[in-house]
Amino acid sequence: MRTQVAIIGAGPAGLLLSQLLHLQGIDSVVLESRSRQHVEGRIRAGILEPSTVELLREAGAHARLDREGLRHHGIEIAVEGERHRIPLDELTGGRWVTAYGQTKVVEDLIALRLAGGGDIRFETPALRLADIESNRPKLVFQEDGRECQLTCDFIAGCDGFHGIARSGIPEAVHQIRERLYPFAWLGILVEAEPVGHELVYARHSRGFALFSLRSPSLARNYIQCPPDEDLARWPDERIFEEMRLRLEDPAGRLVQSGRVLDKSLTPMRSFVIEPMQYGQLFLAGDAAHIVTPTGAKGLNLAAADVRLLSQALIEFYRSGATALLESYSTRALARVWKAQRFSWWMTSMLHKFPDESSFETRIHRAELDYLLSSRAAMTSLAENYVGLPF
Ligand code: FAS
Ligand code: PHB
Repeated sequence: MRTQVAIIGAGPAGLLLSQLLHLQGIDSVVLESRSRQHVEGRIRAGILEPSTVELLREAGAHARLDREGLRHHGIEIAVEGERHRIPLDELTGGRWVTAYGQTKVVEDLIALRLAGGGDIRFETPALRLADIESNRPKLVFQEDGRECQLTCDFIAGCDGFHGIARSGIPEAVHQIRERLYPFAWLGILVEAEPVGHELVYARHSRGFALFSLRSPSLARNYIQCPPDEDLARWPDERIFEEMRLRLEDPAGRLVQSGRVLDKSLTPMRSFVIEPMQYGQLFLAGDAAHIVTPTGAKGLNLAAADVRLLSQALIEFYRSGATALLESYSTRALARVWKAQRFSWWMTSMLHKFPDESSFETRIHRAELDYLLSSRAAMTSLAENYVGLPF
């Protein structure tokens, strides 16, 4: 079997890349280890930067996004219950973010790709990469219990943090930099009116909480918890109670109870592999980097990688030029590290670190006090939150 670009992973990165290449007449095959239902049901990110919305529009995946996406012109930061609004649009010359769940992005891209005759193979895991230093790399994958081989010009590793593509970059040439945090996020999706029409990031002596949403009747909230937390110790009512404590909302006027549709734990880590390419293998999205979700960068960074990788592949197939391909990793990493810094900064400022000294606690509080009292500091947060220019 042969294609031009073999893509591992049908998450946002792999699907968006396949669609952008298709629009330029470039063939790809997307291999996805899980079922379509599983991939479409995974509840993850919720905030899209303007550049991600623009790229989805370029891909033709914007119809439902335009109908259902919610414009957020600001965010709020609550400190021990006192809420401060940061006007994103006012501080960035009119830019805002869009609340639109990753599940919908994935659904939209799968439907669009299949309607365009796309070759997406679900429950078809990639097993091994071969000959990635040649101009005919190969992917060995499993389909209907048999091992098959896909020959291609390029392999795009869009298989997330737990994928196999990263292993294609030899240890001798790659460097991994990572940080594990001493906490996780317990997330719930609940049928209830959200705390506000914009996101509220809450710093509290009991720990961090985030009040987000998916629609005016669907709240998506998170609380900081120990990294090895057991979900069984968190019945719904205890979660609602803890959220009310962290938002200083004892009467529950803001944090409403409701039917919990999903409950999950997300570990907190920062991770980058460098370079993001080797031979004919190119990594994009979580396969190459993980950011703490505090800055709402994960999905947006995946889209940014795909923007650069698709432009490079399109240039190659159009003219044979390889300059953008050769510089892909360097250009992608420049944005990755700025997003890592911002995500780390938001995480450090808003979370309670179990082993932090009293000095560190005061420094984090001073960071917040400075942020909320300085237009320059709020502008810096705003320009990172809506996404830095390419
Ligand atoms: P993905 O992980 O989405 O997709 C990779 C795909 O590759 C998966 O479908 C996987 O099944 C498939 N795959 C893996 N190995 C394979 C193989 N060998 N063969 C074939 N297919 C294979 N970001 C935010 O901004 N905000 C959030 O709140 C947020 N919450 C998150 C919660 C969780 C639990 C996780 C894990 C991530 C969260 N993220 C969040 C980050 C997340 O949104 C990612 O940034 C985004 O999914 C990245 O997309 P992809 O790079 O496409 O990777
Ligand atoms: C979400 O809505 O899932 C979300 C929003 C902002 C974040 C993280 C998660 O920083």
